[in-house]
Amino acid sequence: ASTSTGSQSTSWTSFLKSLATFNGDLYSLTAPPFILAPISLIEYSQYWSEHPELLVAANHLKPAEDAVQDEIDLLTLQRQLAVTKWFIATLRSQYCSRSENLGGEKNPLNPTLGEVFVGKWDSPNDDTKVGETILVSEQVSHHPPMTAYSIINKQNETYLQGYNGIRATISATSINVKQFGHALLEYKDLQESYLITLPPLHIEGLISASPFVELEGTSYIQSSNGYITVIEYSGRGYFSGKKNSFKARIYKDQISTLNKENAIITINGQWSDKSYISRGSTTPHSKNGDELFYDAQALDANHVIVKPLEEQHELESRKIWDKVAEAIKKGEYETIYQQKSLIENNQRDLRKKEQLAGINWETRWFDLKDYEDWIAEDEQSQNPDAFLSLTSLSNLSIHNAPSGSLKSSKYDEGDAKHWRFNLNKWEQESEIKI
Ligand code: 0T9
Repeated sequence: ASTSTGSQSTSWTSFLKSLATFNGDLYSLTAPPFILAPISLIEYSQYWSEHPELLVAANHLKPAEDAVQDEIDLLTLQRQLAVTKWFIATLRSQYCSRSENLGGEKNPLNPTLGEVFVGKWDSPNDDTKVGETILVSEQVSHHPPMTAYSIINKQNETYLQGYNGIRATISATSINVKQFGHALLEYKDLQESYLITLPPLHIEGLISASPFVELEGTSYIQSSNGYITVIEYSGRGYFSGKKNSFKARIYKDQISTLNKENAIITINGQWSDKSYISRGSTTPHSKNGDELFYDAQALDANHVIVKPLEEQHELESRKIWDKVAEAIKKGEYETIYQQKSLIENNQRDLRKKEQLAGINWETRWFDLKDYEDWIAEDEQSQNPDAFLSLTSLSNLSIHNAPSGSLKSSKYDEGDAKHWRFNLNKWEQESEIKI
């Protein structure tokens, strides 16, 4: 990492000092210009699908109609592996791409209420089995910031949706971030769904002005077929350990996770580099001749295609932030500040007008669903809700607890309202096009 000099280091030092009086709202920070990302946080939704072929892979592991039970069972496990591989493959995009493309982790622009980001991926390498994938993302809350997204591949009847927010605390050397929200992946043709939780993370490298993200703790992938992947993250330790390390264990059900010996498959390695796979609960390693599971460096990310600015709606992210983004790229501090203020004042005016008129901003494609209202009803239902059945299989909280909190843990509190995609609303959308 480069050491910053002159005015850069002065402004970074005062920024670090301002962190000392941090009030929990990361977005209220005024970071120095060289640490600003010229993109809005809403764009981070695209990282879920920079390998569309892996997102839809499970759909191609369908048993034939005359398949015997053994084949059916094997394919079920292979789908759990396929979903686990896709998830591991999203991590480099999610957590390393700013470092790789912008020279370090950056402070993204704080999306305005109702800001949207839409785009598509063409079939990678003209693979006719994949087809087009679309992204629809909306800023559903500004205080606190919450982004909801939906990623759809019609050809493979693959539907991913989710939402996320963060809560941050500051320690002497890092910013510690808990994620809120989760993702739901559905393969409609297979009638199979997966609940995916979001790992905690921290930002290191603050003292040297070269911040980067490291993941920690645990995240889960619970399938409706019972299988659960438990992923544990760790970073470079003082004495040992590599950066971006993880160990993923696949179990046949949640009860089995109580003893690590019960793992059917263990995967071990770096999510930003190579990982290895072996049967059972022993830790795989290339040294032992174990099989490569995934190489995050082998394939380039497939970037989302977004229409040119001239064709964009006034609520579209790049349209909203164009002038600010240009100023950030040029390092023009005054312009960044002026253009940002324009947007923020305009937002305050809009909220004031709504308040006077006695109306609330309405979300465009997502609804807030209160699961407390659903629990009783769901027990009678023939067609139970995917989120409720997956949280019950995985013993995960249905509340707005930090993502991955277990039922009856000390975090299992708060309301049970979660953002859900409304496909109807999207299909009736006439103004904003992909
Ligand atoms: C959801 C992701 C999230 C968003 C970012 C913490 C962070 C904002 C939230 C959690 C995505 O799916 C995954 C990746 C990175 C996360 C960001 C990393 C980061 O630094 C920012 C926060 C708001 C900052 O910008 C802190 C200020 C600055 C000192 C860091 C450079």
